[in-house]
This record gives sequence, structure tokens and C-alpha cells, in this order.
Amino acid sequence: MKKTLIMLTALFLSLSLCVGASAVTIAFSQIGQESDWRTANTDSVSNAIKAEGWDYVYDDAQQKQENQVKALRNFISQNVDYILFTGVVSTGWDEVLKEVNEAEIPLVLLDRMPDNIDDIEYAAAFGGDFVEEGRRMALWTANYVKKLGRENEELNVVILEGTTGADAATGRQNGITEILKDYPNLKVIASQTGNFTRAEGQAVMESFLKAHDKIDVLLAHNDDMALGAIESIKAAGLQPGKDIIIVGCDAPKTAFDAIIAGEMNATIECTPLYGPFVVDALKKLMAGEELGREVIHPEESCFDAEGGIVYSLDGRVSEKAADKIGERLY
Ligand code: GZL
Repeated sequence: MKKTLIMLTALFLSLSLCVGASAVTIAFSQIGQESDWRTANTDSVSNAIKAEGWDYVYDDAQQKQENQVKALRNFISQNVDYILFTGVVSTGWDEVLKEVNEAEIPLVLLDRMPDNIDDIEYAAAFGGDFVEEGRRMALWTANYVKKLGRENEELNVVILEGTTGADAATGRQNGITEILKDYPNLKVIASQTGNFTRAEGQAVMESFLKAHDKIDVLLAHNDDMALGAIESIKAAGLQPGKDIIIVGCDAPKTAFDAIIAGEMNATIECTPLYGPFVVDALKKLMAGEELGREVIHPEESCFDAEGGIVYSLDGRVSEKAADKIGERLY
């Protein structure tokens, strides 16, 4: 009896090892947990991969480039089957991504793109159109100001920029600047990084309020910084959303809550829900298909308190946050 039990256990173990050996390992070098968007992005990708039964190696770099370089090298030494990567900044990846290529591990680029993308091999790439998102922030603002009948008033604009050196920040800043050229009454008097976090957005907005007597508009490269700034605006005895028009980007539920409360005016959508199309791409790659670079969310919306405001150069109209909050998935 005992002998049979030992034999059955050995058989079971070898079978499970055999099954384990054929399992695919996906590794993900994620930037950190700096914002609601990032948390939703991590959950979406992680849950989708785990649902496939693939082995999964996840690394949170706490917004430090050196941690991402270490993680990528660890993935190589672990000989994972696929690497998912979004870099905290655009530069400084040449050496380590060359090592990934030399290890012949397929690289899937998500969200923020390395500036040497044209010099490396990658199996697939999904990212937003950050310049368009910036254009939409500024165009919505110009049209809202017109709706208020203030288009001939000189309005002081401050900008909370995302992480210095990230294409999400440089792209949005370029889009904002491009549109504001057509609206000289919207005058940028200060622009500084808040690193995409609430805490830093709050601190930088506090410094803006101390340095400038009159601030009429805040453009924040993401909603977390806008939500932090709202705290500083209130602490200064001003009414966010009224004394200062506040426009963000990402469109998490927390921004909808602030818009519905009248403390924020609009947010431009940029979906973090990459899980389904990352899994779809991985399956196609496993089946031997060739993929390329794809902008995944050109159809994003803009949400505000009233709806009906044009926010894009192709004439799209904003939607009322209160009508749409029930559908939000992040
Ligand atoms: C945008 C993404 C940005 C978000 C921020 O695709 O890279 O990073 O806008 C996040 O919330 O920190």
C-alpha cells in the first residue's frame, strides 16, 4: 500500500512539474503606484494575465528608473518568455533594452514609449496620443471660457506637469502649448512638474498660490495632481472649479466625483485598461503573428459638469460626468 502511495505521489509530482515546465512566463516592469490611472493599469494587466493561467512576474519600480533597469535584468536572468514594459521616463533605456533584444525575449511596450523605440526590436506597442490629450485639455478650456463670456479677459493659467522626461508629460505639454497659441488671452504664468502625484500636485499648487495673486485656470497633466491642487486652493480660501477653472486628464472615478461636486471642471479620458488587448496581443505573438505599434485610444471622451462643449479639433463634444459615472470601470 505504502509503495503504491509513494509511486502515485512521484507520478503526480512529475506530471505537475511537466505541466509547470510548459507554462508561459510573462514579466511586467511597471512604473509604480503614483496615480489612480497607474493602479488601474496594473490591475487591468495583472488580472488579465492571471486569468489566462500564465506565470506572472511583476515589478513595481516606485517611479525610479534604476529599479526598472534592475527589474529588466532580473527578467533576462529568469529567462521569462515575454516582457511588458512602460518606462518612467523616455531616455536612458538604450543599454538595457539592447540586452533584452540580445536575450531574444519578445518586448511588449505599453503606455509610455522609450525615445529609442526606432532603434530596438519590439513585438508590440500600445500607447496613448499624449499630444492630442494635451490639445483637448486646452481646447475644452478655451471653449468653456468662451461659454462663460470671458474670451476677451486676460486669464492667468498655471500648469501642473507630469513626470519630467516622460513622454506623457512632454506630449501633453506640447499639445497644450500648440492650442494656447490661438488663445492669447489664456496666459501661462507658471508651469512646473507635480510628478503625476496628488501630494506633489498639492505642494506645487500651494507654491503657485503664494507666488501669484491671480490664478484663473489650472491645467493638470493628470487628475491626481488636480485633486491635490484642489486641497491647496481650498486652503487658500478659494473655490476650486469657480475661482479657478480646473482641467485634468485620465478620467478616473475620483475626477468624476470632483466634477459632480463642482470642484473640478473637466477631464480628458485616457484609458488605463490595457489588460484585454495586451492578452490578445500576447496570444497572437504566441501563435506566431507579427504585430506593430498601435495607438489604442483615439476615441477617448471628455467629461464635464454640463456636457456639450467642443474639446477636439475634429469637433467632438464633451459628456456630462453625472450621466456617465455609473459606467466607469476605474
Ligand atoms: C498616461 C500615463 C500617465 C497618467 C498618469 O498614459 O502614462 O501616468 O496620465 C500616470 O496618471 O501617472
